[in-house]
Parts: sequence; C-alpha cells; structure tokens
Amino acid sequence: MNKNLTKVSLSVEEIEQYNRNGFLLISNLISLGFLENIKINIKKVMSQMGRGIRENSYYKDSHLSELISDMTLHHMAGQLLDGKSSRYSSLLQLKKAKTGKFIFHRDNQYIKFDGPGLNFWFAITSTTSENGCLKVIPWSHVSIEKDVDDYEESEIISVPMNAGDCLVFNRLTLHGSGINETEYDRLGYSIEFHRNDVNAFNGKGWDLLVDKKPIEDKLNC
Ligand SMILES: O=C(O)CCC(=O)C(=O)O
Repeated sequence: MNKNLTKVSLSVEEIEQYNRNGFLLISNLISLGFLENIKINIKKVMSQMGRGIRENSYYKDSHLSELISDMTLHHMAGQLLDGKSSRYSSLLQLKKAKTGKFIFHRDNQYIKFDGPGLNFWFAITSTTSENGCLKVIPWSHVSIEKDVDDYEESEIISVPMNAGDCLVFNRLTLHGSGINETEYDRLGYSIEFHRNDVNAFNGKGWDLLVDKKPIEDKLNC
C-alpha cells in the first residue's frame, strides 16, 4: 500500500478520458499527511533560494524526492503513455502574489520529443481563477497544427484544483495560466515523464532520453 498517494493505478475510464481530452484531473492524489510534509520541504527550498523561483529544486532524501521517484506515479505514467516510462524532469511551480501569466504553449515546443510524454502538475496550495490556476484546451493534443489563436475563448477550460489534486496533461496539450491576482503565493509541483523509447532533439540530433539523467538531478551532482 502506498501511503503517499491515494491511488495505486488509473482506471480504464480515466485512461480513456486522458486519451480523449489530452488531460485528466485526479482529485486528492497526494495524501494529506504527505502533502503537509511536501509543503515543509518546499518552504525550505524557497527560504534557501530566497527569491521567486521557477527552477529545478528538490532535496535528496526529502519528501519531494519521494514524490518524484514514487513507483506508483511511474506506473500511472506508463499506463497513460502506453509503455514503461521514466521521469524527465521536475519543477517547482511558484506563482508569487501579483505575478505570473503563463502564455499558452505545448511542452513539446520547447524540447521536442519524437514520442509520448506527459506532465503531472500537483497543486500544493489550492489553485483558483484568482490565483492563476492552469487552463487547458481539450483535444488540442490531436490538432497540433492549431495554435491558441485558432481557438475560441469559450473552448479554453480553467482547472481550479484543491491542494493535493493533480492535473496530468499530454505534452502536446495547449495549456497556460493567468496572473496571480491575490496576496498569496500559488504553489505547484510538476513532474514530467517520457516513454522509454522517446528521443529528444538536442539542437543537432536526437538523444534517447532513457540514457540521460532526469533534469533535476543535475542540481545534486
Ligand atoms: O505553473 C503554471 O502556471 C504553468 C506551468 C506550465 O505551463 C508548464 O510547466 O508547462
């Protein structure tokens, strides 16, 4: 039994929903006690960095590192990516008070993969339209020739989340978020996965990602 996550696997319906829409909201995925421990870790990360961060940051042997290496999470990534999968990167997603609009993008437009990848985005504090929750465009993962300007405003969905919820979205799904209009920081943590047969473009050629270290590990070398 996994004491950190409240699920051990995804149902057929959830996998179908992810495949159809390009995203899936998993409510209360992080168990309550574990969430509190993660918050303590993140506060430590933030106090040590002492500034607004959007950088790779976690500590070995911490609760955050337990989350990113969680085998259940790897299993669920494998269910959604249809094959054994590995972690690509992890990232603290801090949106400080009164900052932080994220323009709509596909994760694959920054580092190009030649196969499937996804992003587990965990709400560490609750996220709302006021503090800049994630927004997604359903089915945009299958219409990759279309950019955000090709969609009507009404096709964009805001995804408010309670702390502990997880939004998992396809690397090809258009997503973004608004400004945090509140006085309080909005905190998330995202963990990206790739299927083990995926290559990434390095500017000159393609690297088999499974041969590489996950990106956040560089901090600890
Ligand atoms: O944290 C956010 O608001 C957006 C994050 C995001 O779009 C990403 O990591 O690709």
